Amino acid sequence: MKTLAIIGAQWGDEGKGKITDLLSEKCDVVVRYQGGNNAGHTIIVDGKKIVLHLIPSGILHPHCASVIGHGVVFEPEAFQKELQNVADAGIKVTSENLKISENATIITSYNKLLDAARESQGSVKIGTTGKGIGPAYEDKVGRRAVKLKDLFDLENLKKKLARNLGEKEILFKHRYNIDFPSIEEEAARLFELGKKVQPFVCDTFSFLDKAVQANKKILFEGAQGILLDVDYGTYPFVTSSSTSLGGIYTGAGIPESSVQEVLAITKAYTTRVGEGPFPTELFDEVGEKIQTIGKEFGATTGRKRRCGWLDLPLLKYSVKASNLTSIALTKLDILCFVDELKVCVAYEYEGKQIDCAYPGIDLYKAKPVYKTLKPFKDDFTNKTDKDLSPELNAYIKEIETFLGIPVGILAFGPERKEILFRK
Ligand code: 2SA
Ligand code: GDP
Ligand code: MG
Repeated sequence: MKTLAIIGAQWGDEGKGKITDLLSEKCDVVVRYQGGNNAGHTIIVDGKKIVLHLIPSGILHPHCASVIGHGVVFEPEAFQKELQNVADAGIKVTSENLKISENATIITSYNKLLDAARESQGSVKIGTTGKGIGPAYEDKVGRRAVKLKDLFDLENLKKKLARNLGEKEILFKHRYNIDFPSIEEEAARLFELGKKVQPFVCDTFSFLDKAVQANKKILFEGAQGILLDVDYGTYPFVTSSSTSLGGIYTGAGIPESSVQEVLAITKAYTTRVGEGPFPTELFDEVGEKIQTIGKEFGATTGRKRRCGWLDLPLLKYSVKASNLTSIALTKLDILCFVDELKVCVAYEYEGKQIDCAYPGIDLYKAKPVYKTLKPFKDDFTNKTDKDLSPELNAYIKEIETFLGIPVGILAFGPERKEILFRK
């Protein structure tokens, strides 16, 4: 297998955790390079479920090194809890198989408070996960972030926190009227948490540099999806990181030539959690059925995910935005329960039909044009890719023809083994 990027082609939750876990078996290193514990990556093996938020989904494979790169925003308390969950599941985590960048940005209590205050009292509700992601990235870009390496020296930490709190103090006191921990309290909390993280902290840039030089197989595990990218996504209803291909180069710190394949994890329908435009959203019983049978709830917050038909113009844009080379089509089993099948092949927009959701388009005004296909009712158990129904083959063909890239993987259940590779 080549060195590979796994990227969500829609608004996240396409099944990246499942596919990363599966493909990690053949990899040496798995890297998270953006986002934070807003992510929820679900892996189910032999009926046992584990949801990872910060720790890369390669952690289930003992031979694999999991890396959290400097582009990640790191919440030490959430990490500690996750580490415990992972240990409780019988997974061994050591400084050999988990490496965290000393330059990862810390999500402070101030970041979380600001996120919550803006969502409840601000002028635009984004529908964030409430984990402090946006404010932490603002601090990084604003050059006032606390970095992971700052946690290990208490006096230095207090100085960094004073800068981190900075103007937020005025907002907390006068704009939002909320309590916040003192610098002494926050420093003491983070200093204690830092001790738990310290064994895993290292210079991940040099670790990855050596891995690239040694031709190791590296998998880059994206979080969220291209349509939530701060630059390419449906702004302002996006997350605050670079979820698309470009995020790998800055967030992990590797040369461009080291990514040979970009696998687009794509749900066979579309979901979105949080606010923002969604042209193919279904408000009827079909949408409800997909939501219920598909168990479409946020893996981090438990929020209901909005559901709709597959949107090919959006995917065409994602293919261009991240140079996607092939598709893993997930949750096909859920569409088997639906007695009609539609796919969006264009938008009616300002009197014209357009087949690609370029960023200049106001998606709130895009009216989906649907093609109706025959629904498929495949039973995937013990089948090969040669046994698929003509209806499912037609659905796959429609996607491949429209997007111009192949569908290489089909997923038909949450378990690791519920997968077919197409030859
Ligand atoms: P944030 O918290 O600042 O990143 O939120 C900004 C927007 O990004 C969306 N977002 C997500 N969308 C899908 N899945 C995500 N992870 C969780 C999951 C979501 C959950 O795996 O289900 O549990 O609710 C994720 N993380 C961020 C978010 O909904 C906002 O639209
Ligand atoms: P991620 O953020 O992209 O890793 O996806 P999530 O874990 O947030 O959401 C995907 C959900 O779908 C999880 O509950 C997975 O267990 C589940 N899942 C993944 N692939 C399939 C599939 O092919 N069929 C079904 N039924 N569930 C799947
Ligand atoms: Mg998710």
